[in-house]
Amino acid sequence: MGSGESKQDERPSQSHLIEKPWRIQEFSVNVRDKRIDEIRKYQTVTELVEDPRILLIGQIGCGKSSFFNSVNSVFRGHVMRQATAGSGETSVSKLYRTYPVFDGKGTKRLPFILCDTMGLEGSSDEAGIHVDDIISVINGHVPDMYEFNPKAPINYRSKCYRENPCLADKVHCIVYVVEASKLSLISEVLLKKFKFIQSNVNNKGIPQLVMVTKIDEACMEVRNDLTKVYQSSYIYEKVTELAKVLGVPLSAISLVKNYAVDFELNLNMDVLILTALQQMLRAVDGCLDEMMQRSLTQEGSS
Ligand SMILES: Nc1nc2c(ncn2[C@@H]2O[C@H](COP(=O)(O)OP(=O)(O)O)[C@@H](O)[C@H]2O)c(=O)[nH]1
Ligand SMILES: [Mg+2]
Repeated sequence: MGSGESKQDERPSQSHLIEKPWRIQEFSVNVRDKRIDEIRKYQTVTELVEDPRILLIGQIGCGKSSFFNSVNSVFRGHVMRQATAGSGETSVSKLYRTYPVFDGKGTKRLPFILCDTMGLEGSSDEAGIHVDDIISVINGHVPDMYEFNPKAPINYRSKCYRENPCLADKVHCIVYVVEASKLSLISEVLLKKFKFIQSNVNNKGIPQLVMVTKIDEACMEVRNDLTKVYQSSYIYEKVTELAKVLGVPLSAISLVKNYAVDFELNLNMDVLILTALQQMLRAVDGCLDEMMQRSLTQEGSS
């Protein structure tokens, strides 16, 4: 039952179950419906930003597009495929995309926007999106549908560069996305890129969360029963390790299984997806509070 050998990172590991879950989570219709209701009624703390932007950052294939589809699916009431998931390194994934989420069958949108960039590559400094581009996205300089060029990051001379972004154009929550089975395989290059983003963002008051995807692929017990996610010793070990290398508290990490191969919605998957999303929206509130505070003090001192 040992874990931690790199071989076991490639297939679900057999891990023992910790008796007491390290995070309390009820998996019930009641919890799911309550979360759905809360997210539907969500409102930001300021009318300057009606739809806060949540930016997902991670390697190609880590499950970003699948998360947008998952969130959409939960609110539509059936499994959806909107964002092109699993399409690999096509030109589609070079675009900066912002995904609104629709509530039910109508055209009513939920009050937030999920943002997707081209994948960060962990293989070399030159591959994938340039970290400078991610910083420009975070600061609101990049318009929707912009096509990234890994060799030439956007700058103030670029044609579509948004020079004076308003508060609503900026990113209000950053989510680093990592696959559960690759947690101990995070490359030095990827880690360096995450750290670079962190160091550029830390003084801006933008919250940074972590979402671990594909928990079904990491641990056999969890694959068989998602409600065991906080009892898997394997996942607990990997997640605490991740928190340590990224320098974030364990409470900043959400765990999900996305709708990838499924045809039908699943209550346990829904609860984890909604919980992750709710954490993001709570973080947004903290961010907007801080940004408003800062602009007030700036106005006061000028
Ligand atoms: N088993 C499993 N597969 C997943 C999960 N999330 C994503 N996938 C699969 O992983 C592949 C890459 O996902 P995708 O969303 O396209 O990643 P992206 O490049 O970050 O947008 C696809 O084949 C998905 O079906 C998950 O939670 N569990
Ligand atoms: Mg994608």
